[in-house]
Amino acid sequence: MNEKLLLTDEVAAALADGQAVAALESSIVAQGLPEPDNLEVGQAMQDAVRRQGAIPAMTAVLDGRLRVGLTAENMARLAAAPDGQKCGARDLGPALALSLPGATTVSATVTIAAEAGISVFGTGGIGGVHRVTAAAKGGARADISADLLAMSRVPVAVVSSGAKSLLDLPTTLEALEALGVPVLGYCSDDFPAFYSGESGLSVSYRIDDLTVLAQALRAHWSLPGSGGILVCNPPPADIAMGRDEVEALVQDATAAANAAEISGGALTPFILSHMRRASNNQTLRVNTALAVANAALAGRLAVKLAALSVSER
Ligand code: PSU
Ligand code: MN
Repeated sequence: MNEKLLLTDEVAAALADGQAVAALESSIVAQGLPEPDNLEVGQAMQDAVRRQGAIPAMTAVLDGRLRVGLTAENMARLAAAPDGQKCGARDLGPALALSLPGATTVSATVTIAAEAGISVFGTGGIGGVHRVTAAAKGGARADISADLLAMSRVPVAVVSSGAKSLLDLPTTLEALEALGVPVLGYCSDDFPAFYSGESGLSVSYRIDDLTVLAQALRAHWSLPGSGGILVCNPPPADIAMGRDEVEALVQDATAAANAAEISGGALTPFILSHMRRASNNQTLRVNTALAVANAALAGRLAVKLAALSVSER
């Protein structure tokens, strides 16, 4: 019995039974999206996983346990400060010991998913290498998301629309290469740029067939030292924004972050909300649509992986 994990009955039964389960993060609800849309998006992501025949497992730290599977009440609690502190992989141990609540980012979610035996996770966009900003008075400073190292270590497939547009995408791709994380494009040649399907940068492999994609994950995990995999799902074409349009919004938001001397964990939420206001909520609509689409693809992939495991028994 794993004392630090608390699974809902539904998730525990599905895992014990070899049924498909897809993890979801709670930081996208607590920090990534504004109220009241955030709770609706969290619910819509869970519904999307279910529609594909998989069980959603949103993660968080609550009352000294790593939670796998959240109720609407749990989500509401995380969305309200101070419970919904942003929690990365390195925060999990201290948060457990100190009984501090936390909303899990990509790095924390893959860690909890792996501990629970879940191998697929759907989110909006991963963190990566930030553009060099003249952050506080100290001048230029490197800011690299913990998502990257966690993905290199932990064998969980992360389904996302690439990395967030506000990042230095070429350097983020280089980091993923150095960290040994395969970058697979599901029906996409381009490494998606979150709000936009195009970045002008290529994924390592494009795979259009879900069975082949699942086989690629299994083959990767059968090799020594393998960790996570990034599965890139472009934002839905009917709502995706143009690359230049997004870039202009990023430039403005980054300048505002510099002027306000925002750095550390507050940087990503600051830039996302600045872009949302500057675009009259267009970025929010795209973020919502892509997050739900990625949850659905994570659900489908979990179903495919579960079927491949059954066919082997
Ligand atoms: N996807 C979204 N919105 C978000 C995030 C993902 O659509 O806000 C979150 C994830 O939790 C990711 C985090 O881990 O943003 C990155 O934060 P940072 O750059 O501080 O590591
Ligand atoms: Mn950071």
